[in-house]
Amino acid sequence: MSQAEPHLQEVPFPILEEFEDAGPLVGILIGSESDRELIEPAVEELNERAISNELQVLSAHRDPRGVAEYGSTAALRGVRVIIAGAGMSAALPGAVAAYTELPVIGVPLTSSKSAAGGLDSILAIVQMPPGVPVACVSLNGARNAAILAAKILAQGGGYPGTPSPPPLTA
Ligand code: AIR
Repeated sequence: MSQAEPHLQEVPFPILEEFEDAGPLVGILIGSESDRELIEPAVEELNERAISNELQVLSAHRDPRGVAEYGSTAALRGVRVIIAGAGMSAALPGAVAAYTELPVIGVPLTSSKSAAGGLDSILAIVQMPPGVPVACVSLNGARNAAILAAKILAQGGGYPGTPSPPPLTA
């Protein structure tokens, strides 16, 4: 980077510095290291389909700024769908959805500390307020989240900002 490019010297979002290349198509977030095993089927499914992905641990409650930063920069980096899994008071899918126009698929996860066997995280993800939608797969439904992400990506044309295809004529 040369002195003649001062605008390139400041990175407004520190999280961007962690990524050398363009982002993957699917960003996977989990609220804790303890969720890793349950989200692994999503990574496997995406890898089997050769869909680029990344996995980050980001807690909506323990690192809200990190979630805001991730959500604010994901589309800029090329991410097209976000999968977010968390247990307990699972705010992560909704919190990241508040910062991005990308579709967010929530995965309610069981944790050793779950109430009602994971119903706590199901309700936290499903009960989003009007205007901020989050899709929700089944409890521990990481593989389904990846399949749904693949279907969204397969709609063609990319997202957001690309024009719709012309209407089908008889
Ligand atoms: N969690 C972490 N921050 C906010 C939430 N809801 C969730 C994690 C995990 C559970 O809390 O997603 O499922 C327990 O996390 P830990 O780190 O205590 O094992």
